[in-house]
Amino acid sequence: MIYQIYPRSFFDANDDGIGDLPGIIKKFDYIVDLGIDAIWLSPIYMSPMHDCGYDISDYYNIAPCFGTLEDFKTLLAIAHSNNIKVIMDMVLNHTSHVHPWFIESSSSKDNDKSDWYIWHDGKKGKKPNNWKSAYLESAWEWNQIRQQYYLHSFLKEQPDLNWHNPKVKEAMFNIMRYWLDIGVDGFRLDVINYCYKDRRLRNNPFSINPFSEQTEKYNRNRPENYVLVKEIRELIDSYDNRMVVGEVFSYPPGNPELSASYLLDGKGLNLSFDFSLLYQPFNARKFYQCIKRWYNTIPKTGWPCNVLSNHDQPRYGDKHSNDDSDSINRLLALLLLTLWGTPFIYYGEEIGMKNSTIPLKNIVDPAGKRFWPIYKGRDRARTPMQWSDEANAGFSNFASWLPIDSNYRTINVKNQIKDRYSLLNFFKDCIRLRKKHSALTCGLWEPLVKGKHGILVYLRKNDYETLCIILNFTNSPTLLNYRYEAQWKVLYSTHRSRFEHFADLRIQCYPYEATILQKVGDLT
Ligand code: TEU
Ligand code: CA
Repeated sequence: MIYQIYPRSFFDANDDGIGDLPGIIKKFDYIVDLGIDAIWLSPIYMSPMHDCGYDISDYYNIAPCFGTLEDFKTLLAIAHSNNIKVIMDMVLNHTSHVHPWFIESSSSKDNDKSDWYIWHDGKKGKKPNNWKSAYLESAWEWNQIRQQYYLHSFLKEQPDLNWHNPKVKEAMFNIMRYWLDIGVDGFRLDVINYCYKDRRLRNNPFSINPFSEQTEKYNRNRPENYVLVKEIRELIDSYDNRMVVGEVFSYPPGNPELSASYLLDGKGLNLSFDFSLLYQPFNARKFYQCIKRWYNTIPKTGWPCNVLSNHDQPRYGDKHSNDDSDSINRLLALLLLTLWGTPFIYYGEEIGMKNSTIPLKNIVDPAGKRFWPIYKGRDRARTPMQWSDEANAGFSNFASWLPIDSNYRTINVKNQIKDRYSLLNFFKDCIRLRKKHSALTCGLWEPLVKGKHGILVYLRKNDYETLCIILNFTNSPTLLNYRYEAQWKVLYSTHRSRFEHFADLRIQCYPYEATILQKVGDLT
């Protein structure tokens, strides 16, 4: 179970409005109390922050707004003493445009780093090819000094590295070694499927996907990427007990086969993100199909991971916004924590934080600035953690970098800690159950009801136990009628009044009910 922390929004220890490493340290009891196994920190390296730290200018140091290297080492030590692992974000595809490598590379056509990035003269005064950046504009930017174009898959402040150059790989592997030597337990690899580009820079074919007008045939998922992933895994395995999780990015509806392909039959990524589930509407049948397809594509040697929210996506529980979001959040928590595969929880998910409405003048995310008002960007899922009903939600004594959601007076950690039946305590219960019941981690996943009448039912079973998970995705009472004679005992439920025993899976489900039954004996 991995908890993603967006450091600038977790807790501000020095009251400058930006969350920081000392802030995470201050709140470490809260993290320990959640019961998770690891934290993943979005980038904390030196950066001019054009893309909230995903534009790194020095991979060896911490951005002053987050603290110092000493703070990081202290955090690591505290985490480890609490048996919690620390995963760092690692951005390999691009650097910041103010990284010394790019400054040198752009200074002339014949310097030591001249081919560390992807440069091209252009074709008869035009851009080298039709590739688009994530901002739907040309991925090529003219550089005055070099009188050439350079490639950027994201912002022009994020030039793409030339991975065909072995020196780039060596430099990046040294960076990873540096952090592994310091003791980090692994990396989350940013857009790991983007690193290599076609050497001939061929034009991409057109596509009908509304999120991208071209298929990324020549600038993503190139065969060399797989070799890279394999080499990263070898590096990781040369240390004890480390891991890599890769962001294998694809636009909605997602691409589970692609994500799983990077597991390389046990020799590639340890975990690979597939975003199909978080792109799905809230529908039992769709969830079933998506989960099934994901599991089918995981190689025998592989292991899935599951995620519903992250710093790039709207918070899932609130996406299909309505008055039922508290119940939906509980169902989703129970689903996430009873599925096969490592669950990723995004900070604030455990208290049901919402997608904030942020006025244009406060938008920080470049995607929000670029596409407003058609797409308001990613800030709405990045607002400060709501610790209490005090000023600034107890996040800071200073105006925070993004406005705090006005719902903080009701939705906050302090309230939820007090309330035995809060979402936070629900999450903690599910986390503890997952730890306690090995069938939930290692057991087989066997679907029984595949979305019929809005209900999803599956078993998790191993040699020791059989658990049955029942999820009613609808807001109405619905009859589950599945013949499975056994003695079933309620292990945990969103509904406290749930009866204790069943002799069959014939149950009138409450709206949005999520229940775990435990088989206590066969009826003969
Ligand atoms: O994300 C990859 C990515 O493509 C998304 O940002 C996507 O473009 C966006 O969600 C569309 O709305 C990774 C990081 O997670 C993201 O935060 C960075 O901005 C991006 O890479 C560049 O490093
Ligand atoms: Ca701060």
